[in-house]
Amino acid sequence: MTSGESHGKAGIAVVEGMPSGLSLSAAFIDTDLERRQGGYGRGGRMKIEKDRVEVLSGLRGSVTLGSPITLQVSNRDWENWSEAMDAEAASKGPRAKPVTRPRPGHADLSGALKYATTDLRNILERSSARETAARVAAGAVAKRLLEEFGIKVYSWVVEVGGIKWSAPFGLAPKQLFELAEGSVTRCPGKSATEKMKKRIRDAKAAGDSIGGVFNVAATGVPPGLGSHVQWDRKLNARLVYALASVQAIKGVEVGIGFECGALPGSKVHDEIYYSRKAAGKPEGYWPQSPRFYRKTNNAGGIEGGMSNGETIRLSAVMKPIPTLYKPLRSVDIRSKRTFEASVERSDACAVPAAAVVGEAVVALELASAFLGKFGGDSVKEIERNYKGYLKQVAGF
Ligand code: EPS
Repeated sequence: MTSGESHGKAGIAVVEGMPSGLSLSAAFIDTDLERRQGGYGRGGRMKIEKDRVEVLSGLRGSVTLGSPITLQVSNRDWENWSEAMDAEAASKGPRAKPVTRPRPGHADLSGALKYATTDLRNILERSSARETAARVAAGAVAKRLLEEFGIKVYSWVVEVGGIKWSAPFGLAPKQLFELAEGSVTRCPGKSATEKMKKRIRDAKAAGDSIGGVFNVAATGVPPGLGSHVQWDRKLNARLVYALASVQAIKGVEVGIGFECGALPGSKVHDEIYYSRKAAGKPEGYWPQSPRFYRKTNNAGGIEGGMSNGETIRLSAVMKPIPTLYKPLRSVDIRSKRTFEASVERSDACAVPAAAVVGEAVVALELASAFLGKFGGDSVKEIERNYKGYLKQVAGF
């Protein structure tokens, strides 16, 4: 669970269900917080914030206790908003920074109707993507757990405002991720990065915003996470839910996704092979040999709602941010007169940041599925459970 308003004192995340005995540090979480803040197209707010986590509970001597882990990311911008956002003293007039002209595409209007308020600030403060700072902090904890078992989560950007990039055949997620880490748009391709930057600059100059598409991949995932037996345990459904819950995400694909609609079954389904020999020392616990494997991965590592032992591949599309410096037509919710939507300081493009958030929510869901299958109170206990399962799979 996360809490916190965009211009309030802080964002908070409470991570429940982590086992004891996991080494974790604030510095590890901060790396992801910093990555989330970056990316070409970010607005003025990111010049103010320098996100750092403070761990308030669940950790002792850099080792988890098994108790809820409370993470706090303070908002530096709070200083500029302490009067308007005070928890008790209600400020009046313009000092309260009220907002009455809803932005098309934003939570503003639906939220105001639902929560019965004529100040849209009461809605936008929480619907703001600032919330993702807390989620990324929580996601880093999940990543730390997964990493312990050789599972890694990667992301990279494949489209910004119509500029598309496709990975050359054979590049592994880790390589794509490393290239993306060196790009201000998180795109592994150098010339595509330049084209994307220009696209973002042009959009910004025109008072517009743009969206895009990012990929998330998870490697080292053993077969059997999720389940076919009940709809809400299907791993594909859980991961799609997680990604769709990120602000501005309008679509999620698993594996080749919508491409399946155009292809016959013979071109879609990944043929099954069996290997008796160990294929070198695995990076983590999985993949191991002997094992079943595929030469293609159109399924994106999930069949029947369960991981199948191949890399999990997902992609998500982010809509353009609704705050436009050249605003769209709207209606003032108090006077009911037509106006231009209000202009809040914003980003022209936040797709690179969304990709980092994508890693976090996928890691949280995978960690939850992993604990659902191998869960124990301590890392040691989970290790025993996991090793026993891998033995069972190898001896199948
Ligand atoms: C956001 C609007 C902007 C973004 C913000 C998301 O904030 P502000 O209104 O303070 O300029 O910078 O993103 C973040 C603060 C962040 O940390 O990612 C919105 O309306 O969603």
